[in-house]
Amino acid sequence: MKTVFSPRHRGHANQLELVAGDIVPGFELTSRAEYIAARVAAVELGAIIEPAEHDLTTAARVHLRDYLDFLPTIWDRWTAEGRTGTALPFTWPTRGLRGDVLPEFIDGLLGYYSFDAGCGIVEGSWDAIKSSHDVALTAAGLVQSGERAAFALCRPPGHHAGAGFMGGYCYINNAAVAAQWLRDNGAKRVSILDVDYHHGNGTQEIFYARDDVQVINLHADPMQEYPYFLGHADEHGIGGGEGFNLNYPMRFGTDWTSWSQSMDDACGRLLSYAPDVVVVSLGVDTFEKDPISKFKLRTEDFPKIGARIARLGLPTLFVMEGGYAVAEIGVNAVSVLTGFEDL
Ligand code: SP5
Ligand code: ZN
Repeated sequence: MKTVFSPRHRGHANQLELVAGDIVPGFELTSRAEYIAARVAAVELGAIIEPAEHDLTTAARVHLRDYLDFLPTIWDRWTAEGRTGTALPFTWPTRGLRGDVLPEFIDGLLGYYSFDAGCGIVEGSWDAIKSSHDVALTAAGLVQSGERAAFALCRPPGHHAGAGFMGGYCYINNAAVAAQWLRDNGAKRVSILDVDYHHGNGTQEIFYARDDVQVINLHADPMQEYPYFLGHADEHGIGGGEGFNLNYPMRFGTDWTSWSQSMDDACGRLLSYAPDVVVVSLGVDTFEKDPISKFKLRTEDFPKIGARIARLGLPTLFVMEGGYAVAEIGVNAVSVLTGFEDL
């Protein structure tokens, strides 16, 4: 399969992150994407191509226009206040505060348009965010034009970004934009299968009231793990979307035996929906050595994930999400893809 990849991700670098009370270098490193691209080349998965530029028309169908307008302005607003380093929020409109009035000052805007302090912005961030969006849409085009599968090597990732907010290293929800584009270009139904360790809260929120995009999440139980405030098993969708959102929360320490049982159940539910295309939110932070995660999947399990997805027998777009064990991320992510192709 072809991989779509942009060197412009490299501008999103050295951003700081608030972790356990300290401001530290972010886990979401440039080297993540570089290791994956190197592994794609090493195993000769297929051609690596650069994305075509896409405007934000489709993005505006899943994100709020004011949020999309704000993102490219953050760095200039931040530096206009004489600041350097990393733009980060520190105040959020939680319960009991006004979430309906947009502040004017950059610190208030950052809080309004985010749900955590995981989304630092540096000078090159917007260009990288835009390139990641372009990667997803270019890869979606390959699948729409008849390829069995394509790999969108997105960085930064996307599944925590909601209609109007960033969070969890995610700014634009690349998988959601790709799914919307596939819907607008021939697919009647799209399934998003999110196998990242963390619940894809943004993707769930975006499609929660819709029946034309099924969203299935396999993830760490939000009672124990980030993002904490969404991803429970009783979240099934609302209104016309009732029954089209499925969550499989799993406890710390989950290994292949129990993870794959959830996966089998999820794949059955996906096939019952009979989508025209599958978008896989591909995170490999389920890995036993992942520095921020607590599942126990091993390197030899990742090809089995790919093979299980291949057995669905559907056109498949893989969209890169998380995975922070950088030494192993290339092998683990690409093993899903080779496991898919080898079946
Ligand atoms: C796309 C994606 O995988 N985003 C994940 C965002 C996770 N944010 C919370 C990070 C918490 C880090 N805890 C570090 C513990 C280190 N021992
Ligand atoms: Zn994750």
